[in-house]
Amino acid sequence: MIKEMKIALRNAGKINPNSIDDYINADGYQALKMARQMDKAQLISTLEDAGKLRGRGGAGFNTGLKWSSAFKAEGCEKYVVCNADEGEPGTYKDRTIIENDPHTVIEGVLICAYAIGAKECYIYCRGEYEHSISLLRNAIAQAKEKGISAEVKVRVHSGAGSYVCGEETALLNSLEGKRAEPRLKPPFPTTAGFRAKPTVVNNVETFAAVPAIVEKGAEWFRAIGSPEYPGTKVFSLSGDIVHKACFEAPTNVTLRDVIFGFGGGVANGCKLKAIQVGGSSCGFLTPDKLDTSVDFDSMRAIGRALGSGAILVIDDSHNIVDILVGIAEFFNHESCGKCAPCREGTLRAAQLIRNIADGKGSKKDLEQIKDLSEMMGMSCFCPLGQSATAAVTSAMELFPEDFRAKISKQEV
Ligand code: L3W
Repeated sequence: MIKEMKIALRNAGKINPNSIDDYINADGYQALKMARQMDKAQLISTLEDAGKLRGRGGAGFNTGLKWSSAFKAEGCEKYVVCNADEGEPGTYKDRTIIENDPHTVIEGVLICAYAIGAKECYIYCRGEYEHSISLLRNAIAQAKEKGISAEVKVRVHSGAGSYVCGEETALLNSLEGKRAEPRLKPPFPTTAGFRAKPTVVNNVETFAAVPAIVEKGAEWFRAIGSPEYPGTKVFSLSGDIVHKACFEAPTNVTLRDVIFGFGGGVANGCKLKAIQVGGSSCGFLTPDKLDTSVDFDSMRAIGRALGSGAILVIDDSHNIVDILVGIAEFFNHESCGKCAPCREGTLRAAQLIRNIADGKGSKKDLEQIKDLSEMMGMSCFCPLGQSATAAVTSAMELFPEDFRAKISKQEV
């Protein structure tokens, strides 16, 4: 079994998150010092080609490539934004990182600011994470007082409870004081981001990995985990599992290791029925996929997504349709309303699923869900709507008997 390995959570439980001295005594801010002595292009290539650090919020884009794109823009202000608007159901890894070690995130942000030439940075934090916000503000004040942040300003912006703000362009609109609706891409934020200026947006976990890579070198990082998605990943475990907690492991860890090793197995002596990796916007998996590595490309190869690394475990005492009700209602509630396919589609999907769960559904409803899902996948403006029915359609494929049990006297 692959053992836990900590990069983003390397100081968890070892230092007081309120103390910059503790962080410094644990070699904190050494990487920033090293980075500031490096040539910027060389620093970026450490992450780009050699380190191959890929986005940990779910998209897996090459971090160095993103930084390089912003670095190359000349003659304008540039910004760094840390996406801490963690709203995916079952995901609490960014909160865990911040609550254990806020300085490591700030150090990653400051390294990025140096690399691309930004003087203003924002950490957009989910509003419900009051403790994280307070720890971050305290850490920023301490870094400023010690002169570590130098002339770079770092600010924390509290979100207002909207899931779509995790989508980076909706986040940027919200940060600018506008309605939080996604923008059309391209242009990518590295070209026209915050205030239409080149902006690097990275997830908390991505920034948290940066200091260790700078300090220990790209080769060290590349040797950990899966070759194409190297390093570690922080997984948030929830559902019918013994240990509901975060674990960090090399990216070639299997689902079996995560669930039955770190997670301690299925709770209440039940059997494993389904796994949802990546949050509510992802499809389900069945136990025959337990030996798959939980890395970006391995998940994609089986038609699923790593997403944020949330792992929801569902035991065999549940009818999957009952679980889908919560998911469909979540998306209906969180649709920002900008585009009609999502606004109307998530509403209709929630009605159909609720109907089936209540035993009032028919075979025709299932056909409608399939059509709706196809239409939303093709026509919704942003990932929220495009993936809102992924869980439903995968459940229809994998667990037709659960739908059959709900649709009385109808053949599924
Ligand atoms: C420059 C290119 N930029 C693609 C950009 C593009 C894409 C982003 C992915 O992600 C994603 C995020 C959220 N030149 C480009 C280019 N891009 N081709 O890169 O960057 P990556 O991989 O670093 O992102 P990520 O952190 O892994 C997550 C979207 O999913 N999202 C996520 C929510 C995340 C949180 C959180 O972090 N706490 O809540 C929800 O929709 O927008 O794209 O997007 O712009 N040639």
